[in-house]
Amino acid sequence: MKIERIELREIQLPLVAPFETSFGVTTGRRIILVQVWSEGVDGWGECTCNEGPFYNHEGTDTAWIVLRDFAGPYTLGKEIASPTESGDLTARIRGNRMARAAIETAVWDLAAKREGMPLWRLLGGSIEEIPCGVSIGLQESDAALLRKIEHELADGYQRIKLKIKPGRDVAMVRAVRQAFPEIQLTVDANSAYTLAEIDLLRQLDEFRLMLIEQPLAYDDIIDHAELQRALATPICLDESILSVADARKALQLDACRIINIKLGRVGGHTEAQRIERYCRERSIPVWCGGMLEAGIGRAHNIAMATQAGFVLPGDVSASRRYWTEDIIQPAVEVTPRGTIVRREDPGIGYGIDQRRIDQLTVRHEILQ
Ligand code: OSB
Ligand code: MG
Repeated sequence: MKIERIELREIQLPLVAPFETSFGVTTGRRIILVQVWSEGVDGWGECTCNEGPFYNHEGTDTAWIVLRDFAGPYTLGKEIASPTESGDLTARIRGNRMARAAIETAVWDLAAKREGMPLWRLLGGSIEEIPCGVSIGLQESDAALLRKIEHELADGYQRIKLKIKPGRDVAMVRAVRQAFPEIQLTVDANSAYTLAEIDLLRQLDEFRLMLIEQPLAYDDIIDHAELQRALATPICLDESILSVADARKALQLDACRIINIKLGRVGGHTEAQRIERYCRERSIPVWCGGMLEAGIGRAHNIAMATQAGFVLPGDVSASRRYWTEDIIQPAVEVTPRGTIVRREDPGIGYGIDQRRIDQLTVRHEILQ
């Protein structure tokens, strides 16, 4: 298979509600979509970076340049035998894995469409209905947070993840645990703490959390190992794990006991598979993280999360929690059991709403 043409589009779409984490507030998204073509068949990928360099070093504008000037040209016209080789074409680019993954995932969608099979099957997925959780951003008050949780539970979601940061942690989690003694509950700090706050973090042990996500620096493994020794609650790494090599190092040091896999952060489906397999062979649970994706990224996450190692509920939830109208059809829906049912259609399994994408597009570039 040879990629003959790559189209880059930036779409802008407002979130239905602002999303606040320890690193900032997002009110609307600027998302790069990648469309790859070979012999009249196309595939779609979504770049999952944030607008600015706050979750990691990537942002919409830098990703555009990496895609247009490096990853795109390195991919165009090259013959590959399998989508697993797509990432190799851009491997000389250091970092910028979300930009690289936008092409890599598009090539996987294309490959599945060429075979006429759903992407989850091409990936070797086996889970029919994936368990879903929600990630709830920082709210203006504990009362507002409790109302929001109530609402998400009523929709069937199987676990609740709270964003925390210094000053919005122990008391807030205590209030949630008192109101909902039995729910599956996790917290995500997005790197807002240091080892100096080890005593505070230890107080979270009393709330029977499934995991504490990325408490310390975004590029750290060593300090997390020290923190894990002091905690009963499992640490889950997000930002720190960019590759299967990082997963190996983190698990060897016991820096975490659970890993959140994000397609973009690790460079695409092939590296995600390596991490999933490495963890599954060692009985380390993984789950699918989210980056406020529009429908294309969401559909890729669903396909990934059908692989057997994804045993914990992911941050994969219904389109309507984010968008008044998604860019795929149908929109992603969650069953009353808090699951998403995989689809049988070829590729990512959802149709592209080209009219909606055209309306939202603010820049478009064709590489060929
Ligand atoms: O750390 O998981 C994270 C959103 C943006 C950046 C980082 C994170 C998140 C989320 C939202 O938690 C997950 C989602 O619902 O897409
Ligand atoms: Mg996270």
